[in-house]
Amino acid sequence: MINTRMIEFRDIRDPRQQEFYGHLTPIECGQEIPFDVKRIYYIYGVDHAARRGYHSHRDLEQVLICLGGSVKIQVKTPYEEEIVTLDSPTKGLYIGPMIWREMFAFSEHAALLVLASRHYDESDYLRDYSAYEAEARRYFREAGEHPAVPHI
Ligand code: T46
Repeated sequence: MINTRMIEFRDIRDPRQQEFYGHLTPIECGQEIPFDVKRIYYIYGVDHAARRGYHSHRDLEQVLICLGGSVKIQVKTPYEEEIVTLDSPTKGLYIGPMIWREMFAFSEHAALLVLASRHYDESDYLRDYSAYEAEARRYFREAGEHPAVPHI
């Protein structure tokens, strides 16, 4: 979908060690992450029935990674929508500007890590869907065939 895409991180396992030695996943800005990380936050302890998000950002870029458990993310524009399941620490969901998002179906112990391109700024949020839709139609019309980030 426009302005969203999946990112695969490396899963480093030492072949000389046994299975319990575990995994290591490195993430570097300019490599897996297409922006400099200015802020990190994480969401956890969410009830399975709860749904969070219900907003878009005007400029913010983020990568969402579910470090444990699983969570579903609905990403949406006025033109298309998709539901992505994050269920592995080696998968990230990039979300660029002007994408409506809702997070739901958090499993028990799910921990959602978010890497963000900017410091927290409430004025970057569009929390009303009608206002988002109007602004998003303008944004995507002006982006034309050249959106900020290619389709998945
Ligand atoms: C997003 C999704 C994936 C802060 O004070 N600093 C912060 O960095 C953040 C992210 C939030 N807050 C405050 C603002 C609210 O009073 O924490 C409270 C909960 O934030 P919000 O209702 O926006 O949380 P979510 O889970 O709906 O959305 C969050 C991010 O805000 C958002 O950028 O893309 O996670």
